[in-house]
Amino acid sequence: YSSALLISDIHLTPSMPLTAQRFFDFCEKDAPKVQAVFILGDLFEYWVGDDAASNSPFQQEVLHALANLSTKTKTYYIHGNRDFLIGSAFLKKTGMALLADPSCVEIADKKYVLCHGDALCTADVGYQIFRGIVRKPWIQKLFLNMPLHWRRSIANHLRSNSHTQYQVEANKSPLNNQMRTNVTLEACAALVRGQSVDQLIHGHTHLPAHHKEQLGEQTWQRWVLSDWDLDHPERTTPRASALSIDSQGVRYLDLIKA
Ligand code: LP5
Ligand code: MN
Repeated sequence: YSSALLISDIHLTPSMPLTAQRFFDFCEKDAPKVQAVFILGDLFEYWVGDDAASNSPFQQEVLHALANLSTKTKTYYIHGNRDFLIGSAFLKKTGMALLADPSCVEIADKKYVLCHGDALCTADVGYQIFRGIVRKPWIQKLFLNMPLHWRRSIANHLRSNSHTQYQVEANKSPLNNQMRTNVTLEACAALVRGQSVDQLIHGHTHLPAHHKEQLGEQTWQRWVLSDWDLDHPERTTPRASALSIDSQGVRYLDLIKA
C-alpha cells in the first residue's frame, strides 16, 4: 500500500456518543482517502461474542460503517484486550481481514510491525496471567456458550475490576503503576528482533508518542497510537488521532482539529 491510516483504542460504546460520531465520520471522510486502514484493537469498549451484535442497534451501526468503508478501502483488524472475541462472523460482515498479533506489513516501501500492545506489557504480571487464561480457545468456547446476560455481567465485572485495580495501584505509587502498565524495552526489543523490522506501531497504553529506542546493539523506532475520548467529562481536552503513513513518512493526524 502506498498510504495507510492506523487507529486503535476507540472503545466504542453507546454511552460515548461523541466518540462514536467521530468514528463514523472517520469511516466516511478520512479513511476512504487512503489505500488501507489498520485497526489495532480495542475498537469496542468490550465484545462478548458476535451473536450479541445482532440485537444491538449500536453495534449494527458500527458494523455497517465498517462494511461500507471496506467497499472503498482495504480494512485490517488486530484483536485488542477488550475485543479479542471478535470472530469470523463479525469480520465477514464488516469485510475486515484479521491480522495476527503481531504482524509485519509493508506500507509505502517500509516495513512495520503492528500489534495491539498488551502483550508487550510484560511487567504487568497479573495481566499476563489473565491474558494467558482468556486467550485459551477452550476457555473462550466455554464463555461463548454462556447465556448473553452472564457474559455481559462477567465483562462488566472484569472492566470494573480493571478500572479499580488501576486506581488502587496509581494511588499507592503513580510511578510504579506507570511502569507496570507500560510496554517494556525488553519485550519491544525481542519483538523487533524476531520480526527483523526496526519500526514498531502499537496502541493499548494510551500514551501516544514517537520513540527512538535502543537496547544493546539494537535500535528501533516505536509509535504509540492514542485512544479516542471525546465524551469524558474529566478530560478537558478531547482526543482522537490516527497515524498516517505515506511516501512522506509517518505522522500523527489530529482528528479533533481535522
Ligand atoms: O482494559 P484496560 O485498559 O482497562 O486494562 C487492561 C487490563 N484489563 C483487561 C480487562 C478488560 O478491561 C476487560 C475485558 C472485557 C472482555 C470481555 C470478554 C471477556 C471474556 C473472558 C472469557 C474468555 O484486559 C489490565 C491491565 C491494563 O490493561 C494495563 O495494561 O493492567 O489488567 C487487569 O486488570 C487484569 C488484572 O490484573 C488481573 C485480574 C484477574 C481477574 C480474575 C478474574 C477471573 C475471571 C475469569 C472469568 C472468565
Ligand atoms: Mn487495550
